[in-house]
Amino acid sequence: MNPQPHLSPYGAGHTLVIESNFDGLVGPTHNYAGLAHGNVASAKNATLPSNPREAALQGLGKMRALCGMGLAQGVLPPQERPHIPTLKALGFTGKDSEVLAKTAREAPGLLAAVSSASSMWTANAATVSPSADCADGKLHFTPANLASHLHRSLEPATTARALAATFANSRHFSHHALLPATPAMGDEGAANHTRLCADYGAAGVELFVYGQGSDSEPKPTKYPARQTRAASEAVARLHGLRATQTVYHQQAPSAIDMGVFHNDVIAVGNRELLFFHQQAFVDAAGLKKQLQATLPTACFVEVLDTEVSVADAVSSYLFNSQLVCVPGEKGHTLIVAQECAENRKVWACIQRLVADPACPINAVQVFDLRQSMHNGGGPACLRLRVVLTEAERAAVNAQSWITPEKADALEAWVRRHYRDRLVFADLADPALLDENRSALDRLTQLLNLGSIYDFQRA
Ligand code: SUG
Repeated sequence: MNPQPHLSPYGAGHTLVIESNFDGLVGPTHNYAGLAHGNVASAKNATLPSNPREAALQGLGKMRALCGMGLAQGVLPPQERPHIPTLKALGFTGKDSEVLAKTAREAPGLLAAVSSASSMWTANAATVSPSADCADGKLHFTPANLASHLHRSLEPATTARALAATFANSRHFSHHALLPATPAMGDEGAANHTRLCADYGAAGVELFVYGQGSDSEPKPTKYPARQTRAASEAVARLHGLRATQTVYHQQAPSAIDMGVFHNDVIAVGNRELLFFHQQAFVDAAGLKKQLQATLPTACFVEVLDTEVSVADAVSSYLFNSQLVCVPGEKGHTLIVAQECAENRKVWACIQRLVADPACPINAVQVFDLRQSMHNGGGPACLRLRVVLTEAERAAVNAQSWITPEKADALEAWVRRHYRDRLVFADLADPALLDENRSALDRLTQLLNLGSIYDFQRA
């Protein structure tokens, strides 16, 4: 069933082009393994037991709430984990249970990597360009290669199938192959891509923020720069973006070294607004000028270091909030993680912004996403934004939309299939693999996605 029709936040007379959010459903193997170098929360919580059931319910709670606000909310499925085909490709043989036991014994790090539920962070699933920006008038998707980390590099093959099943109509949607998965083409998807526009349906300016550019540009010294400019340029070419409406800018290397492993940890945009920290970019003043040259109505809310430090921004994920236009309401609403309300300085900053009549951020909503946050995944990491015209929206797989009934069905599915505690030793348990497969088999029926998993295609 499609969600209820939306009122245009711009009033009558505007074409109904909306921005939808497709959140990643947290998978049954959600765990803390300390796999993400440069991601402070991942390192800090590496030995914590996880609660996959709670993680999935927290994510669904956010999806249900945004749907309740009248926003178009979709869902993308988790992946098959532990991923036995990868272990077999790496030389482990025998029955699945033997493969798991041998890997746990001989290469425990590998077992952690093939078991990660990291596909939940769909801001890294792909870069998406709305049809208004693309030369052929289609909506374009390029799955991110996630080449910087082994556990994440295992996602794109299934992500591509999930996106193709969700956005299947080739008259409206164009799906590209991922870029070559090598550091020189490192691509982490929408987490480093922001679109500003006067109206979702109007051509916008697409801002690609990269960590690694030419040899003469500064580099982080402690942590890796995951996104390359070369990758962003390739995505822009593939999508047929107009050069005059595409902006590339380097992320401050000092921020990467303080744990800002994706630009969406320190900046977020929505419609005409860019909300960012003073230390996000190498040249914030130059960037603002460049964006305004393309989009004169572009506006900026910049938070100074003296008000919120980068360390506080990273621990609270203030800038990993979602900025949304709630139908019928003025301005922008900030969807923040609970950690923002628990940080005195960050909360004071949010209150100041919301109370300021000159600030376009008018409201805040707080969500408990602690299970994901402990791995460095906040509200904005969990969602992939897709701007859709009415015709495109009608072409989306109908069962991928969240409605109250769909949220009920997914919550019941989680309660039936998910464990409430997981530690590293559990990853070698063959029963966990079976549980994951039977859960996903049922899920592909619930979401009408067809056979997107390797175990369904063998
Ligand atoms: O790639 N964490 C993810 C978090 C991704 C957040 N996404 C965005 N910012 N858009 C990462 O660093 C941790 C997994 C572990 O340690 O078990 C992890 O992969």
